[in-house]
Amino acid sequence: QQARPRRIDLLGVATASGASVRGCGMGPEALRVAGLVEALMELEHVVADHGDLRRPQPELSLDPSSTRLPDERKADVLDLAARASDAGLAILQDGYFPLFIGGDHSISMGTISAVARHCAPKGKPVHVIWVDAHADYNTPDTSPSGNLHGMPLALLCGETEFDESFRGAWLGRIDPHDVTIFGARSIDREERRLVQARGVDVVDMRKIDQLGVVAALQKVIDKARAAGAHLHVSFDVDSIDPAIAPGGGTLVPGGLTYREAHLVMEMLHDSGLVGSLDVVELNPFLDHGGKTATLMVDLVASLFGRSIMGEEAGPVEFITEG
Ligand code: HAR
Ligand code: MN
Ligand code: MN
Ligand code: MN
Repeated sequence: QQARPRRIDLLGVATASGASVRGCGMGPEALRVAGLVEALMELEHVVADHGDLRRPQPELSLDPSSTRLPDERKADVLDLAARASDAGLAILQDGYFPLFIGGDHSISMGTISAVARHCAPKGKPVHVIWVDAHADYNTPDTSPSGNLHGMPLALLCGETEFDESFRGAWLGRIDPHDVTIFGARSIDREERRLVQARGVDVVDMRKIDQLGVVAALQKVIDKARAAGAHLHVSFDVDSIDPAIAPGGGTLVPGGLTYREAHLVMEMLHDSGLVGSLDVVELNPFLDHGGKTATLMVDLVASLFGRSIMGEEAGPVEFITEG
C-alpha cells in the first residue's frame, strides 16, 4: 500500500481545444467546486494547487455549440501540451505526485511526456493505463474527426511527428507495449488496425465483462510491478457508464459501473505503483448538477486511499459456514 501522507500537486489544464464540443475547459474548476482538494486533505495528504494553464480566447466559433475547426485549435493543443509537460516534469523532479485535471484528453500528450522525460534518464520504465471508452490512437491520417483528443496516445507512441510544430515541444515518448487501454468500447476501424499492429494491450468492455474487472486489472498491475514501472493513470470520465457519468461530450453506452470504477481506483491505490494521474474530459456544461464531478472526486479519493472500512480494515477474508 501507498504510504500516507503524500504531497499532491494539482495542475489544471483548462481547455477544450482538442475536443469538438465546448465545455470541458471548465473541468478543473468543477472538480474544485465538487471538493477535490478537501477530499485529498481529509485523507491527510498535503495538496499544492498550481492553478490552471489556459490559452487566451481559445474557443471562439460562429457555432456556439462547437469549437473552431480542428486545424485552428492545433496551436492551442501544442502550446498547452508543451507547458503541461514542463510543469509536470518540475513537479515530478521535486518528488511530488502530479494530479493533472483537464481539459480534454489532448492534455495527456503533455502530461505523459512529462512522466516519460522524468523516468527515462533514470532508466525507470513507465506503464500507462488509459481508462477510456475510446482508444485515442488515431493519427491525422486515420482520424474521422480531426479532433486531437482522439490522437494523444498515437502521438505519444511516436506514431507520427504530426508536423514541425510538434518537434521539440517535448522529448517524452512511450513504447506502445507499455500501454494498456482499459474500458474501451468505441474504436475506429483504422485505429483498431493500428493498435493491433503496434501490440497495444486493449482490455475492452467485453473482456471486463467476461473476466471480471478484478482479474482484468490485476494482470495490468502485475505486469507493471514485474517491470518495476512508474504507473501513470489517464482517466477519461467517458470510461464510466453515461447513466452515472453524464458530464462528457462523447458518451458511449456500456461503460464501467459505479463499483467497477471504484474497484479500479481502490486496487490501483493498493498496488502502490501509481505515480501520476490525469482526470480528463469532464464537461460541467453537460453534467447534471455536478453529478459527474462529484463522482470523479470520489473516485480520485479512492485512488488516494479512501476505503469503505478505513485503513485498519485489513485483507478481505471469505467467511464460510461451518
Ligand atoms: N475516435 C473518435 C475520433 O478520433 C472519437 C474519440 C475522441 N473522443 C474522446 N476520446 N472523448 O476519449 O474522433
Ligand atoms: Mn480519451
Ligand atoms: Mn473517451
Ligand atoms: Mn516494445
